[in-house]
Amino acid sequence: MIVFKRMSALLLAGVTIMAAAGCGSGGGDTTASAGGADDGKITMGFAQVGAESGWRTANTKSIQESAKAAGIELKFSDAQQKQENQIKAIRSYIQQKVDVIAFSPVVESGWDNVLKEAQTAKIPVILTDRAVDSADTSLYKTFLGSDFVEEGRKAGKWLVEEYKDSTDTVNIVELQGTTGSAPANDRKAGFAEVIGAESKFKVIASQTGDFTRAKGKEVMEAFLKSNPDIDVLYAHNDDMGLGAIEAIEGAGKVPGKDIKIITVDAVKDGMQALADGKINFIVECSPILGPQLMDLAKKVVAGEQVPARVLTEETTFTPEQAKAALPTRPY
Ligand code: GZL
Repeated sequence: MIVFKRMSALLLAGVTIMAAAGCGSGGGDTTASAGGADDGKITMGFAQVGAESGWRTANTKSIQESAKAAGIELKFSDAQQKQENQIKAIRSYIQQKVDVIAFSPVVESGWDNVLKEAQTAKIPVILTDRAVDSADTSLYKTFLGSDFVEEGRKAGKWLVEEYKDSTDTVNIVELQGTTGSAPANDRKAGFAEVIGAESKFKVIASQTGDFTRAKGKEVMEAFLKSNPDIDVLYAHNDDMGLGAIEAIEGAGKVPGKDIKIITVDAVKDGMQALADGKINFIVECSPILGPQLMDLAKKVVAGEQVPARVLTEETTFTPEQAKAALPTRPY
């Protein structure tokens, strides 16, 4: 929660919403990075989490296409959701003397040493998508991504509204994202903060599904075996929710009716399930971070000041809104 408290302060200090142009007045220093491209061409080393979900696939596509459009040479690695692979990739980018390093930390902790190595090598680092819990915020220039606590709150607020006229106990099971990751920690915290105000909401089981469909299905099958009276599933991403739908149908129950489902992301497959009534509400988390990342990278390499925190804009969807959005949904 340290990260969240600091983020709140930063939000007040100088946050730029993704849609706004230009630099904010936030943190980040003005000294030019040593890696300043002498041939004018910037080289970025990007250490991606993996390819675990539809969201991640869309995020990778956005980063690769945006680098091309921005004329930035991209060195890209897929860590297969292993922190040691991301650390190896960052170290290789340092050795290759790239101009800027960007990555989405698979988990919040354990980054200080490698980030200090990048700082010593005078290579600026940009966090995208997920945050780190390093106390030393000078280790990175900016963090571009969603407010996951707010995403959890949005999910909780929909549930409170959905059951506002009921006094019965509401039994909730939760499929958490990757253990130790910022989205898992914060989506859980935001949801609990909102539903905790009403004693009728009971989280009777909560376990990681590691953001994947397969694991989401497996854990939901176990939930169904040990909990006959599940009313609601809160899944930290669409993919785990879609896996859970397979388990719910396999148990002879109707997803969206016998068990109401709330997920986060709003990728196409999730939105289709929402439109079909198998999911009841989706909180959007935008993976389209590429354009903003490349803009920030150019500024950072040029030694310009950038906001310490750049928040992505996102919304929520009901089944009706999903039906309207699907035909033009970019991911
Ligand atoms: C959120 C991102 C999460 C998505 C999942 O910004 O880190 O990781 O919600 C993805 O779908 O696997």
